[in-house]
Amino acid sequence: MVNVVGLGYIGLPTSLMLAAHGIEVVGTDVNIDIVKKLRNKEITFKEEGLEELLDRAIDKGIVFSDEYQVVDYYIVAVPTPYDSLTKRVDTVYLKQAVESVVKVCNNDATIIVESTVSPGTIDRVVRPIVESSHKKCNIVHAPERILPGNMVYELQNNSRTIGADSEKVAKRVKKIYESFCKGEIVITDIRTAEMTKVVENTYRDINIAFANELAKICRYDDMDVYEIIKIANRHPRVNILSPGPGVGGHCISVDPWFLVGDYPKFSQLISTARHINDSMPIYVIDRIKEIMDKNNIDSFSDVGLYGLTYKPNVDDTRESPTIQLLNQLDEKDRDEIKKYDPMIEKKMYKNQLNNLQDFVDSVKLVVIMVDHSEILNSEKLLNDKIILDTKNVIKNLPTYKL
Ligand code: SAJ
Repeated sequence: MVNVVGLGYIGLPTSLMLAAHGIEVVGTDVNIDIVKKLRNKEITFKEEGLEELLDRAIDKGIVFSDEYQVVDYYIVAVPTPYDSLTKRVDTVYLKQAVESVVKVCNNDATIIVESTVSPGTIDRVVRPIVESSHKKCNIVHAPERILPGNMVYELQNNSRTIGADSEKVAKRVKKIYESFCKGEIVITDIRTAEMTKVVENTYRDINIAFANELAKICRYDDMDVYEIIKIANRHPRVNILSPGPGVGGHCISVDPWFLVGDYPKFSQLISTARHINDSMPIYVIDRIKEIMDKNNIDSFSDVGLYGLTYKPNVDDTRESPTIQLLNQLDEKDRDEIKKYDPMIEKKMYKNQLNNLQDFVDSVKLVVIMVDHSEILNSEKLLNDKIILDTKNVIKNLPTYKL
């Protein structure tokens, strides 16, 4: 039996996937509201295929609880934010979870940490808790790799990494993941697994920062960055990502800071890339102001931000570029500017509309911050609007670009 600890963005799909593939699973979350919802067959966030997966897992007998279970395997998937001052990983939730696990677990249980951590964290934080418990638990690091918006597919098809102290333990854990994972499962040591995960997200952050820097250069000297990237990417060894209004989410905009925090002397490139990506929401504000000037728009109440989430077709707003942008405006402009997101029902801001047509009707300038399929399918609604398309997705109407 496996006890999945933390039923958030990673723990929930993982627990459901295991259960749907015949593993006996208890999903534990300290938040009783989450547990109650799941017991009620309600999903706690929007994700393609998650509802069906919940039904399958419930049919196979998954149990949800707010208590840690006495079992042989634990999968820990709790948040690991970073301390905004030191830029180092904040392990408070990880510590609490492992402390609770070692209190109840069987003597030789295996604790698999999926949460992203900086290299050395397992040895520094998790191992001492296990050792002081005097239990002979095995520790494994199997960092998650799934992309929000495509989680159910990627859980089954991505390759993944298992870092362990011994091959014997790693092979036992590999068997559990093989129940649903068709991708290659690579066995390595714990520090390598920790570092690899952070490196993957840092690579993407740096690549996006390069695209964003190119966007600024091209804007300054009147060149088309999208055409340039498209042509450059025809080179067999070039693969530049896309510029955008900023980098959000709880992964790419967070993990590179772990390296900056731990290795400040050696991480100039990583740090600069983070700063470039963090500068994009302010750059978008400058573009909005330029376009307002050109078109004689003098009030932010005539401007509308399309999209509050950090990426298309998810309801996740963590570190979202739109929210970063709103935080940079003074209170009056922040209140006045119109906001709309089809994935967000909750009212987060003043002047947040809940219908696309009303939103479009209420403004002169629409700023596309997120490329939800809704707007791609309703481009026509923007017909007589001034458009700033920060994602380069509007195909048949004239637009301003980044
Ligand atoms: N973005 C750009 N330009 C691009 C691609 C993305 O500006 O060309 C922006 C997006 O708009 C978004 C942010 O970057 O704001 C991040 O989005 P994403 O879709 O690239 O990635 P995440 O954060 O949703 O998920 C990442 C993935 N990591 C990699 O692709 C290396 C995922 O596989 C990880 O599991 C996840 O982080 C995680 O949990 O670590």
